[in-house]
Amino acid sequence: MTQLAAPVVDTHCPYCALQCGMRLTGAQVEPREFPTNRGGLCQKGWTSGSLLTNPARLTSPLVRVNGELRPVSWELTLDYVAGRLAGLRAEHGPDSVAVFGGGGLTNEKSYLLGKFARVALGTSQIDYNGRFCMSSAAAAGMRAFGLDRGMPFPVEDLRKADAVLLVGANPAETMPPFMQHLTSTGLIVVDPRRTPTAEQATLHLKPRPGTDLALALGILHAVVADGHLRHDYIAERTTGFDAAWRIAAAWWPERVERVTGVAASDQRRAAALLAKARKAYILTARGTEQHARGTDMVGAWINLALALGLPGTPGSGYGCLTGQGNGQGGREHGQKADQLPGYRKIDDPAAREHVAGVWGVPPESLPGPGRSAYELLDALGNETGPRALLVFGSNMVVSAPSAGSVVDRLSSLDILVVADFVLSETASMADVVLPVTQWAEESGTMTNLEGRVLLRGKAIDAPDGVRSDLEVLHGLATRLGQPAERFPTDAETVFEELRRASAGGAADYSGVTYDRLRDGEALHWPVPSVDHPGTPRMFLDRFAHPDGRARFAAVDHTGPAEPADAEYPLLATTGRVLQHYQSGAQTRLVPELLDAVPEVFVEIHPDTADRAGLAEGAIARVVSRRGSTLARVRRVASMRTDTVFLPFHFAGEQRANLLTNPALDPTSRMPEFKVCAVRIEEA
Ligand SMILES: Nc1nc2c(c(=O)[nH]1)N[C@H]1C(S)=C(S)[C@@H](COP(=O)(O)OP(=O)(O)OC[C@H]3O[C@@H](n4cnc5c(=O)[nH]c(N)nc54)[C@H](O)[C@@H]3O)O[C@H]1N2
Ligand SMILES: Nc1nc2c(c(=O)[nH]1)N[C@H]1C(S)=C(S)[C@@H](COP(=O)(O)OP(=O)(O)OC[C@H]3O[C@@H](n4cnc5c(=O)[nH]c(N)nc54)[C@H](O)[C@@H]3O)O[C@H]1N2
Ligand code: SF4
Ligand SMILES: [Mo]
Repeated sequence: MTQLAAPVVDTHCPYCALQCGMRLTGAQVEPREFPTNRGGLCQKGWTSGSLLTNPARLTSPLVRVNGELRPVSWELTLDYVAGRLAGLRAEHGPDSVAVFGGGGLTNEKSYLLGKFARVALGTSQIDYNGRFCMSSAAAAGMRAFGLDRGMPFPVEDLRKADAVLLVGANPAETMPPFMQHLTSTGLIVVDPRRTPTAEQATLHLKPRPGTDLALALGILHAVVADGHLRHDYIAERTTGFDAAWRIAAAWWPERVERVTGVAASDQRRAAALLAKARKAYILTARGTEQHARGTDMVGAWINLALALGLPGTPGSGYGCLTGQGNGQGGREHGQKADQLPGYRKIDDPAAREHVAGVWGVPPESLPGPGRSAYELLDALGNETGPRALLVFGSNMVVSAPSAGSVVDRLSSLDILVVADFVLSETASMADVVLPVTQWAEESGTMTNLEGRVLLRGKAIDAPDGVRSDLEVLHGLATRLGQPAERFPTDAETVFEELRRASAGGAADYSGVTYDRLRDGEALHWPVPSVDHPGTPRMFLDRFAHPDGRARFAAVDHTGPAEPADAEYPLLATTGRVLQHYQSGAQTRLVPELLDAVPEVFVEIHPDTADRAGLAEGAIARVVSRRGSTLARVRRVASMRTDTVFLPFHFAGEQRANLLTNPALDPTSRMPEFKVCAVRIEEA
């Protein structure tokens, strides 16, 4: 038998928003040159091919029969699901069926999922895990600039900066190849922990979790008091400085020091480093966003950037590091509760008219806005809440806040359907599991952290028994009475429709084509026509508000929703380690990654550990008002004595999210993952 050589395909990593360039030969991964990674990959990227052939891979639909998940044919399974959904809709109305998507889905999947919910199900109840991810920066960016594109400039621009302020971001673990772009001599890191990123900084500011807003006000105060304010820029390009300053004026650095624990002299040094740089950037990530006041917190850092004249100035800027592979595109095409494709508002009559036209349905048939992610999960099975949930691309049993109560809500559903390629903790609770293809087995586009649209081509054939998410949506939609051509299964065909649906919207993809992407063109949206070169740098002439100006936000410090007290005297914060991705559903299956970090741990200052009688390596019980977690003690001398840290990648009793507080930001509806009150004791 002749061996056919495996095709060699240039593609991008299945995980984070850096979307590192890689080359696949069969399932074999090699890095390749691409601007975001320049030939580098992290350990997750290097090992990503192994999931394609992992024995835990699902290859048959599973249906729960007498309490057990059993293999059933696709036709029977889809007939069953469609029948149940139609029945619920007839009895309880269209909002009795809900959909939950993910920021890892391709643009085509995000788009078709939103269309499926609004047209095939007629439900308003759709949202996605991006609500947990960078919705606060998106809301703050909208408010300040009139438009949200995470990084409004290419990452390589950072290489020429003299100073970079990184707030609540740990890219040395969350996007390792990104670190090579931070060559500046003035790297300032704001993080309560001494992370591998902070190790590389010129200046590390270590605030108490949940006090960033006060810190940003203190640095702004120092900028003004020390004469660094960019008066011309503020007069020409912004509005609202006076109201913002009236608040910051009361936050002199010594007062801020008492609230945050960051020395006044360090606040002044940060102000001077940024102000004296010819080219400077401020970048924020989840550390400053995942708070019950996350939108205002990010707003306070944007205020600082505006006071220094950075946004929209060549060689300088403000940006947010998007997290998931398609975190940017995933929030533009309509899987968000309040949104239609092209980053349009679902309650805007002109947007409804346009999108309904592309979909061939009457505008009045489209539902209005639905519940945000946590509110949706919290309503499941309630009297007025949905009775069925379809999940595409999230493992909320591990990743949602107050995970214990989310599991209760999921258990109370009439039917839970999960599409996944592995039996995640959420899939293992489901009534129906639909096995889907993985990234290398299908094609589709992703939009990376710099707003650049990328094509991931098919590299290998999927195993027998699996179908793509697009085929699953097609199969369900047609069974629910939709015309077949309304739900195409070919990604390029879906993208052609997405182009039309996004045309004229804020995130305009109408000039992006698969052919241009195959040719390797660097297309950052908006790309309003096929001869438009794309928009790598935004805001150079004007911001997106009607008056062309950026807006300062008048924001004040209030502190976390759940402060520490006598009963729960410590603050727990949560985040990531290099080897695991998100809920860990994928990376816990990769032996090299699981061997490196096999279980959850809690980082704690030795003095705090001593007070609780906890030796290195002991198992501690971390307890909050919502639940408790068992974690291995790591005594870390650089930790603040008032703070402990747990990664959220582990399942069962090791879930950090058994602790977290679902207090939501009023604008973004992002939960407060980054701070809750806990006590810690011997298990
Ligand atoms: N290895 C790995 N990489 C990933 C992911 C992953 O799961 N694993 N996920 C991807 C995704 S979806 C995302 S969103 C990104 C997230 O990327 P990051 O935002 O870099 O990651 P986090 O660890 O969530 O949070 C960053 C830092 O915030 C700090 N922090 C905690 N509380 C506060 C606070 O009150 N203020 C400030 N300023 N900082 C605080 C934490 O100590 C932590 O070091 O990573 C992406 N890349
Ligand atoms: N405590 C705490 N909790 C957090 C955070 C935190 O910092 N602290 N961070 C939050 C953030 S930023 C995020 S982004 C969320 C992420 O948390 P989740 O939403 O749980 O994200 P993943 O673990 O990536 O889950 C994706 C699931 O979908 C599957 N999957 C991947 N690609 C596809 C696909 O194309 N189609 C289908 N059908 N399935 C697919 C994967 O196998 C996996 O089971 O967690 C949030 N939770
Ligand atoms: S940094 Fe992100 S995109 Fe790059 S290899 Fe690692 S996980 Fe993949
Ligand atoms: Mo995220």
